[in-house]
Amino acid sequence: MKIKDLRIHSIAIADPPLRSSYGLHAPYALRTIIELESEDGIIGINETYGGEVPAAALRAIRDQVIGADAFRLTGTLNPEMKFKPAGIERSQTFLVPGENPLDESSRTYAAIEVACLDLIGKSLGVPVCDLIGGRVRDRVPFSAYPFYKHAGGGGEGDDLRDDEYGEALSPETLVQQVKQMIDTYGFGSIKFKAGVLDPEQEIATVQQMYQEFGPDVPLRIDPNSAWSVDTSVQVGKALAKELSGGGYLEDPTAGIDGMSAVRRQLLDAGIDVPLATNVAVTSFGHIPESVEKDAVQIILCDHHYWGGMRQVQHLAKLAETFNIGLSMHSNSHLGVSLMAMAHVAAATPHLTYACDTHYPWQSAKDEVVLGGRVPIEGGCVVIPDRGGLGVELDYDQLERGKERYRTIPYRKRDDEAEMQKHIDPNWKRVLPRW
Ligand code: GKR
Ligand code: MG
Repeated sequence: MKIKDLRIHSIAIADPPLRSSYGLHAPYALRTIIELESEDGIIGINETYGGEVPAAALRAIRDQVIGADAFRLTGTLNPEMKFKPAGIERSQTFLVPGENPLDESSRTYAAIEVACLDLIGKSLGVPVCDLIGGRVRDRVPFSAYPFYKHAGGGGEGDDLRDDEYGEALSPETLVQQVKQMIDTYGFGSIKFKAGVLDPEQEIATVQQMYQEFGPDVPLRIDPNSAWSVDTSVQVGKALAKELSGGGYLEDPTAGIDGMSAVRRQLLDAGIDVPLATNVAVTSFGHIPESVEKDAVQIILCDHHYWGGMRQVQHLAKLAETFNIGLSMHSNSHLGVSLMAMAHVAAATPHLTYACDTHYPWQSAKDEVVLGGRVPIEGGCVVIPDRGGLGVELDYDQLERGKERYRTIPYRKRDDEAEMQKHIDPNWKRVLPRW
């Protein structure tokens, strides 16, 4: 099936003022929507990282994509894109996701791969999860993703969104935020974004969540590498009970060596809380050293930067081989990404945790999926009985997203700059901060 056109749409979507160790989310997050049109007029779609760099990388391969056969992508694009499944360079812990040049070719490949799978699926009337091997689940579980946040729902000027969740900068308000998220979406597990307040307060936040939701709701805490090895060990000890039973400690500290030291010291103290990562291990090349040093016990896959859906399936097999768990990472995203995440998760037997999603933080006003937001019910996305990803674009909404992108000044995510602009002019990302 020959590809006739590749269309790249840079959009901006409102994003609330969420905090992490990277800094502060800007009033708009950037995404790219792509369309691949086949010669017979079928359109495959996908969503990926936004801003200028990802869009330029996609524009750069336009000539290779047009005229290519959607079924033969690996042979056509891989060599040209220098797809580097064995890259062993260190991840750049300071860079916000989507800005790491080491991931660039995997991100670009993934963006095209998923659009091809949607195109093929739509033309055959087969859901993507069944194209890539067949689903092992129809309902894909996601977790609640509470953040410390300032007041505001995102957007700027006369384009403000409702502040659905309100300010949350204390343990009590975070618990309230999770309650609201669980009431709305029915999530059965919680991933808490930490690395913002003093670790003592973040420990108290997790303890209060545990008290409120009980041991049947697994808890994970992710400070995005904000802590030293010592602090990570202290937090691991303090939260041993709360993080056991299906929870984990995600990227407490930076790097494979740091994670390995935390693991060793926790085990020495008799604490077997697993460590998870989307920072220390971000490519296949990191896995041998990580296994050798027992640095991480759970890898967060994300087809957006691991090189697409089939690479995630390879990663899952490898993880299973080494007795490593698999969870899924996310960034601010719309419904096309959510559906792609759900499809790959549905077709990955060794997915051992509920996936992350930022979706509750995005507003219906920004959704580009025809018919509006993708439902999350009982904490799950249900795989629809339709070809491809199962969603189409709403072109009016897409145009609004493009107009927002044209209006705003920034072209890359820079949480540090936002923090300096709105909260503290002297703020710097320091690792470890505590
Ligand atoms: O959106 O601020 C955020 C998150 O911190 C995100 O950038 C991370 O990539 O969710 C992510 C994570 O699990 O590290
Ligand atoms: Mg993380």
